Amino acid sequence: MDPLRHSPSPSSSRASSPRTLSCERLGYVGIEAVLDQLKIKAMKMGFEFNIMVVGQSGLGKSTMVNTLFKSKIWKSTMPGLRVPMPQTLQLHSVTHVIEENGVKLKLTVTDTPGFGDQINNDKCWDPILGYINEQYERYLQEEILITRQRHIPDTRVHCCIYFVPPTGHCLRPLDLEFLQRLCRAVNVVPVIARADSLTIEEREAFRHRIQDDLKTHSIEVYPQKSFDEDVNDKILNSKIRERIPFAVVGADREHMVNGRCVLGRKTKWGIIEATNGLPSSSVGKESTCNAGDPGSIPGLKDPLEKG
Ligand SMILES: Nc1nc2c(ncn2[C@@H]2O[C@H](COP(=O)(O)OP(=O)(O)O)[C@@H](O)[C@H]2O)c(=O)[nH]1
Ligand SMILES: [Mg+2]
Repeated sequence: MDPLRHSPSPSSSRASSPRTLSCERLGYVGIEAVLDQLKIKAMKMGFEFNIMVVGQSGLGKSTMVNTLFKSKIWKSTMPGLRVPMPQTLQLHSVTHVIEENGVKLKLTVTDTPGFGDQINNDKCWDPILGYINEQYERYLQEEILITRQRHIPDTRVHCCIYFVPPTGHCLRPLDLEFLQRLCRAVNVVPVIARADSLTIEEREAFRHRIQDDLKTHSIEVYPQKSFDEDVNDKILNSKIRERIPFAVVGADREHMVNGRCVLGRKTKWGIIEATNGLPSSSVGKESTCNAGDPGSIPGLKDPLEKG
């Protein structure tokens, strides 16, 4: 019998009333307990996060995703191996459930191979924008049902990582055209791909030129002004804005440096570390990432080979 269904008798003492007993069994019930209840519920439900990666073939999108989650989420193109270039734009998604300290995250990564690879790139953004809008539509249709599901599967793209080729010049007309459309539909995080191919000075100059391009063409990337809800947000977001676009280096091989196993790119001059020691998660294995690194490449470390 549910003790909560009994109303306490006026004669009974406070300590022995059924309601008090049930409260003791359930723990403290009050406004401040709401936070704990929400936390327990959120932990049980888990979170969903959907990322999309966009950019030309060969810019390291697949490798970057593997670096971020330190697993083989995507198979990267092996150097020297002649894999036929996809003729048409195809989007494909892979979902993983990541668990860290009891918090579950359902991560979906959508890759867009072949974007901008054709000679005629006219409207090459259509399939990507179509996919993004289709997910909004799908969610909305579920949401407006009278008898809707308790939990609506969320396939909406929460973040789109846009890979800018490391030309060192400025954004190409294709980038501008696409970014202008993309940033109206989704949160865009532009990154300088394969940033190890630029010197530190080149990278900084490139970053500033991209920032100017974004401003000139009114392209509002993440974090948009609407995210500045209070002073603290404003301070944090302006720090992020200074660092956008992030310079990234992807790697999916591990190397030994001073007895330490690091994820990095082995070059003639040393190892470029691709990770910066952010907390690890588990998609089969541990993961660390560099995408949120404030625009720096950890640098060349302890050369294993010289000459
Ligand atoms: N120099 C350099 N090469 C990279 C980087 N990331 C990936 N690559 C290499 O670039 C090639 C293409 O990478 P891939 O991830 O398949 O590119 P995608 O076509 O954009 O998915 C592979 O040989 C990778 O090892 C990077 O940050 N720097
Ligand atoms: Mg790829």
